[in-house]
Amino acid sequence: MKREKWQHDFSVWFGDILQDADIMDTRYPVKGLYVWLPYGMKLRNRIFSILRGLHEAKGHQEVQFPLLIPETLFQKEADHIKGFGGQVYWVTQGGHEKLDVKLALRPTSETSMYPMFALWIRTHADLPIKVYQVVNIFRYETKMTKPMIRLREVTTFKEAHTAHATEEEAEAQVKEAVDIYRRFYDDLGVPYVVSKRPTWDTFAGAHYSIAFDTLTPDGKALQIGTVHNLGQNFAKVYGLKYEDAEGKRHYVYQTCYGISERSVASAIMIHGDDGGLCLPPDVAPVQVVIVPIPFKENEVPAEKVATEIKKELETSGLRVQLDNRDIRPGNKFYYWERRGVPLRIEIGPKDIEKKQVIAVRRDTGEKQSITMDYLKAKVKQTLELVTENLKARALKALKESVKDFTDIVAARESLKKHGGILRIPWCGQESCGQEIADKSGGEMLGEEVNSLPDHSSKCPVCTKKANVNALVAKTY
Ligand code: 5CA
Ligand code: ZN
Repeated sequence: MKREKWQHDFSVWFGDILQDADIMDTRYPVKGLYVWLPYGMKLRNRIFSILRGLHEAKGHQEVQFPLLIPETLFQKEADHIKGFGGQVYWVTQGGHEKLDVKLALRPTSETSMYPMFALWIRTHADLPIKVYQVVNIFRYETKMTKPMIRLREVTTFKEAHTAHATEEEAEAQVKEAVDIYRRFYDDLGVPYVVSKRPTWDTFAGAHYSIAFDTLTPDGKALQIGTVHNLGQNFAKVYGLKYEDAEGKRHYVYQTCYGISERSVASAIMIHGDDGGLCLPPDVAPVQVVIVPIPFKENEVPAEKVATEIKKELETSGLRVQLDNRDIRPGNKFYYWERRGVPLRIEIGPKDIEKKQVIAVRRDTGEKQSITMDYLKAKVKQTLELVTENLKARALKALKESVKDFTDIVAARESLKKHGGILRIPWCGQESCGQEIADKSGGEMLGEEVNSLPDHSSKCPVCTKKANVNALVAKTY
């Protein structure tokens, strides 16, 4: 696995590979909007079908709400509008007429969903509500836009929204959501840190937010999902009340959690190399590509055998492509390598004689010959090895890049030199947290979840006892 070009200018690598691997055309003439190409669509659909499955398995039901939100509803929750106000696109005109009430293009759907929840919730029996949708949202992002990472039209926004009778249930829902996201990223082999966002960076309208961040190969943290405990903020504004057994009315407690196509970007970035994509077999649109190696005297046998092999592998549910285009095998190798196909099978004249094929792994470049008798079992086993290897090497890279510091000067130096994530003990006070982030030259991701500093650790700013571990990194 060579990663030279890739380390050198990661951003160029990413842009090139999106185009070369038929993922995305980035030339659309509106800033922050891009075109999904066929192979990219397939990859994205595979990835999101895992995410959908995880939601369905935990009782979430799919819905779809309108894209347009009347200003009157959108403006109701004060913190929400404060947080999102500057990022909203407004529709002010219909045909030749000016609209009486401006319509927001949803930047997220709390304000379209919750007024409807209010109509649906009458009694305790109507709870919990657990719904999700996968839709596009619009955010007028002012930081530099970047395909799949910072979009003005987020095309693939999975947002889940829930409502519960009690605070405990909402709290349990946050845990379930975190668990779903863990499983999802584990399936993609994308490693992450989980942290509770600092108070000054909590989602607009939320009590607290939990974020998943991964580390891209250029040493920066990328937020790849968030889970929010909304408490009763929205419930109070939109009148989400239920009646208990005694006929008493209470506000509900709510949560929401979202993942965008950044998840696709993270899988591309984390596993790729100089050769292009390197896709985990579970989500690869093509898992095995078969390339017949023609030979002068007789062109037919290789292709005939290749067709048979394709059929056989497909009987075990594998996604197999036979590349019988009239171009040189070397070009085919390159083509499928760019697209990250986990396993390539080559069939040449000698192989046919020996009743075997050559199989080449995309992740390691390792070649092996497989006798025809064991073909199916061997191919499956090899794909499993690819999956495990991708996961293991990504996890190792992340672990090596999360470094503990108690001294901010040393932390700053390390961040400047190597990027990565700094773990620094912190008392938990906002002012200290901001100083830790500033002085170490990064941004505060938050306090790491399920992680405690050493008993004797002190906050490097106020020198009081450290209660949590702060995670700090340069971010996207
Ligand atoms: N309503 C909540 C949960 S559904 C919400 O909107 N949360 S969010 O703002 O944090 O977005 C969820 C995730 O979407 C983020 O963690 C980030 O990974 C992704 N995301 C947010 N904005 C963009 C954007 N402009 N481009 C691509 N992905 C984005
Ligand atoms: Zn402190």
